[in-house]
Amino acid sequence: GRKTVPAQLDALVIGAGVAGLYQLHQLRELGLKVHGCDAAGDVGGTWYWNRYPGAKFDSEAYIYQYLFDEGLYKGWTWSERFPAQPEIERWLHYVTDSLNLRDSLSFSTTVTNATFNEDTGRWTVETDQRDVIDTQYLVCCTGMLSAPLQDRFPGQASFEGDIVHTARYPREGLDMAGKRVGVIGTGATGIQVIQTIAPEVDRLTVFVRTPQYVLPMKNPKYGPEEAAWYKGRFEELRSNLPHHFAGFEYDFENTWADLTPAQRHAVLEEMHADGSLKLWLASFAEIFFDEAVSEEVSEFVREKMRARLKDPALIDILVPKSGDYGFGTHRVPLESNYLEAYLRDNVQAVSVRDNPIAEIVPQGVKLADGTVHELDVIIMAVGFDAGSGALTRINITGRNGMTIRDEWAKDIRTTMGLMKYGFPNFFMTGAPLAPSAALCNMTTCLQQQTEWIAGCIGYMRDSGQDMIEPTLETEDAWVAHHDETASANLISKTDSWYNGANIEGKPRRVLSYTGGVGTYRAKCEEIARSGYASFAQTRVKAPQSA
Ligand code: NA7
Repeated sequence: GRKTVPAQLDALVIGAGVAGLYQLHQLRELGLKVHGCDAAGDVGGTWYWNRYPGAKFDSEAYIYQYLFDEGLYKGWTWSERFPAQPEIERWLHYVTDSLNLRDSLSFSTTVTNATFNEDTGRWTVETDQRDVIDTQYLVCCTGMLSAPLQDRFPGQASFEGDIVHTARYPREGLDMAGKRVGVIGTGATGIQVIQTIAPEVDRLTVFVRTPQYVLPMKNPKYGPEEAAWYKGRFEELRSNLPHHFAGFEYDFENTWADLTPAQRHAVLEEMHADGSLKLWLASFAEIFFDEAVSEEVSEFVREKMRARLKDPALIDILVPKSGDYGFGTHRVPLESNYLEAYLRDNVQAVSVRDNPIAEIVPQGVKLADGTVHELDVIIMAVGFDAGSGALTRINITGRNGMTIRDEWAKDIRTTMGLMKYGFPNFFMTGAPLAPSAALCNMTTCLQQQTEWIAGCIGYMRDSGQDMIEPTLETEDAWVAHHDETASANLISKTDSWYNGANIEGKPRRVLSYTGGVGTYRAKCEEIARSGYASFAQTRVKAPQSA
């Protein structure tokens, strides 16, 4: 049965994914009375929920692991370079059991309310299971891409077949053999679904709005030799990853202006052939800042895609056009025969760019011009309320009645994505204005963010203070630095979830810090070294009653 959450805690950690598990471990090591909870039925976070066909890493498995403990790292062996969701979920169970975290976790427990009490300096947290928790610190490891856009189209409830969002794919799966299946969305998720189910279904209809730049994945199986190879690099990875621009093992090595056209082309070919995200995150940093370089590299990728598709009608629907947006300003998906899926007789690409989806009707998907595509199953790979969505879906009330929901409806602001002015003793990971999925190997970033939080809480204990909160000036300064960095980046000029453009009415701001993982880390460390000098630290006024 479900474990009730203890009523008195030093710290409550919301979320039992990559961040939450390690955060729980760290705070327990500090000697705190800490507990974790998760809405899901078990550990895994993203890797619990995203069980759709073909879900897998785009980061090499051996860099997605935690690097804080050599035994934990080397005690797990991957079967391939980019494993799929079931293996990733098993790894997180291994981590949970190795660190003995299970007794400190309550599953199927959704936090509904969290209210700060300025007199005690503590949070009162309520769950949908009627837990009422009094805790000094509230740590939200709630994920950057965990609030799925489930109600995207009018008429969804009227559909007579099965309709699912990829992040709520049923545990038992869906029987798709012999069915007419529709997939809406061609982001990183849709691409994995499409290439996986194309050979298995009777008919597949893909509704494509914005075509994506894609890179082919090379995914060799790993045997004992490969395992020995990457495990042998543990120290090297541990010292390098945290300082690289995107927290991957590779980093930008070339300067566009220093190379001849032939040399540039050779770099692009070599990185394309690597079958990883190297072409995006280690070729030329100029693709993010210089329109001319962006256009040349984009054309290189488009040409690779055209050569595989051949058919002009397919090219028109599936390959981005010059001037649309540049390579790398959307999340770049890796794929395995994704484009070739459209060459199959049972697969049809329908452009909904000029003829958008109007509604879902009982028989299928209806477009603006009245065409109805009849379907038995609809898979919605339509994305998430990224960055802010996980927290605006909880009632979180800080000082003076300020709520996260109201604040972020006006303007999405944080201090380094870790704390928020007006919300003392409140911490976040994977939150807006920190490096995250957009431009970061998540585990690299989440390890650093959780370590910073544990460091701050440890400092508070040692210094005998009860409350910590960024000052308004500190938050202003971070937002200004973030915006200045982001506005120089072409990501800010392309519509996507990266900057809130995928949701009508969401305030626009690049959600991920774009200054690089290493730079961000240095800035965080500087604050810790200063004794959090730019943060307000106070003792509670009234003596604590507990
Ligand atoms: P994304 O990247 O937000 O992709 C969502 C896709 O759904 C994208 O192709 C959208 O087209 C499409 N979409 C959304 N709404 C509509 C409507 N109304 N009509 C047609 N098409 C629509 O989500 P993912 O789940 O693929 O990836 C999220 C991240 O998770 C990913 O980047 C990884 O970091 C992990 P659009 O581009 O808006 O035209």
